[in-house]
Amino acid sequence: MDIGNDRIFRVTMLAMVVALVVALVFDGVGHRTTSPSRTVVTTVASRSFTYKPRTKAFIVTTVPLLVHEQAGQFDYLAKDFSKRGVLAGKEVWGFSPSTLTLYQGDTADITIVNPSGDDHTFTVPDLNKSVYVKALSTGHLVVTAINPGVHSFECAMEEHMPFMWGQLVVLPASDAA
Ligand SMILES: [Cu+2]
Repeated sequence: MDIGNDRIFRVTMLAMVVALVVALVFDGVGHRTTSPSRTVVTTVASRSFTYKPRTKAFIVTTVPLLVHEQAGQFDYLAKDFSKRGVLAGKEVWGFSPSTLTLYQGDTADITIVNPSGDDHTFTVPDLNKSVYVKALSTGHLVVTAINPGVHSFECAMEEHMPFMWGQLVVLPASDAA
């Protein structure tokens, strides 16, 4: 075989290899673009669900934060509770926990534990629900979350307002999936 024929043979072989590679790549691209789109359509079509509302039990405790009984413990409280003080006629109490989360349609079965010497209420103005919880006792309230949103709850005792409050967070049922 002379040099001229050898070169023609090599060029021909190279051209055939390039053509084969190009054919394989295009074939592969074709498969890649068709398969996933079919999968996506199937996935979207099957994304329907229903949420079965549940009853969730909560225990909420009333806790003293800054109250008269602590006046001997923190020297600044005497000033705070004096007639011109920032807490004149008031006390700071909290609900623990202060955020209760539900999904739309759920029912909250709330037990309020009041281990303190003061009376409290657990009142949800938006839902027109309230329970009076005497000192050293336990109260009970059942609330069904109809609409998504944030509903605040509070203690309606004049001495504890506006400090003692929390929130009932109702998430859309579609978020539960
Ligand atoms: Cu209270």
